[in-house]
Amino acid sequence: DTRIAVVTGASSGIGEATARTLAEQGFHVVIGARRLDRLEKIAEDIGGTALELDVTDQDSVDAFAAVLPRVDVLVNNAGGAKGLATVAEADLDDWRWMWETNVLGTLRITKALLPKLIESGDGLVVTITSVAALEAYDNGAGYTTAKHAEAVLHRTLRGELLGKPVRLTEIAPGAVETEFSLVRFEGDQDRADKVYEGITPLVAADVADVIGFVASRPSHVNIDQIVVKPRDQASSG
Ligand code: NJP
Repeated sequence: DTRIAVVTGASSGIGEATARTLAEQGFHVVIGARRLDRLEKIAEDIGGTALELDVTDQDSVDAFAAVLPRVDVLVNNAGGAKGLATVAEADLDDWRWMWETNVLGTLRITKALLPKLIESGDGLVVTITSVAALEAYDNGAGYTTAKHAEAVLHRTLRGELLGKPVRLTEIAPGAVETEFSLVRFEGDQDRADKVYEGITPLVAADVADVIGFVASRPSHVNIDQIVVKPRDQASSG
């Protein structure tokens, strides 16, 4: 039986690269995101399945989960940041978006697919958190608090699933050149470019390689956490 890997937020960046890597490893990859046109092109390339998915919408998550016959791997990758502001000037709408997408989004999809991951007999959940889940930095509290919460959700599940046939790995990337900064600065390319001043960022495939490594370990090996950063990035802020 072909093993099925689900990658959320696979219409660009790390999710797209991960879908390509897992397909090369022989998984049938089901990719979900809101931009279905992009997903369909990627699915055609890798021989996978494209399904519309909005992790902030419970009906969308339920419809996505309902059509999956089995799930062996779930990569919780959908996420992102909006804005940069001090706590004193925090934009509540930006915070709500970040918490809905990174925290409740990961909760919704994980909850929906958990029975199938357990049924697989050798399930794997990979959650893409961030170095922002390990640190605090000025102007970043909306994102850092959301990523900390997402990481704690993931680590709690790791404990709760002990004794069940599901492995859990948290991957915390540093700066990766994707659409992430463009989303954060709402399409402002100049501000997005400045994020990488002084460092050569990772590319999405660098993170996908790590996920491919995790997914190819034997079923008794749990890699709890991997932090992967550009050589010259000291901290996340
Ligand atoms: O960014 P990007 P990355 N429902 O913007 C999707 C973390 N990270 O690859 O829905 C479903 O290219 C969106 O798809 P669409 C970061 O926090 C990154 O860098 O079609 N999907 C797109 O495919 C995130 O968790 C860096 O717009 C939703 C994808 O998410 C992960 O890496 C550093 C969605 C985002 O792809 C991948 O981000 C770090 C929704 N409601 C952590 N909302 C970095 N790049 O530097 C968004 O530490 N998506």
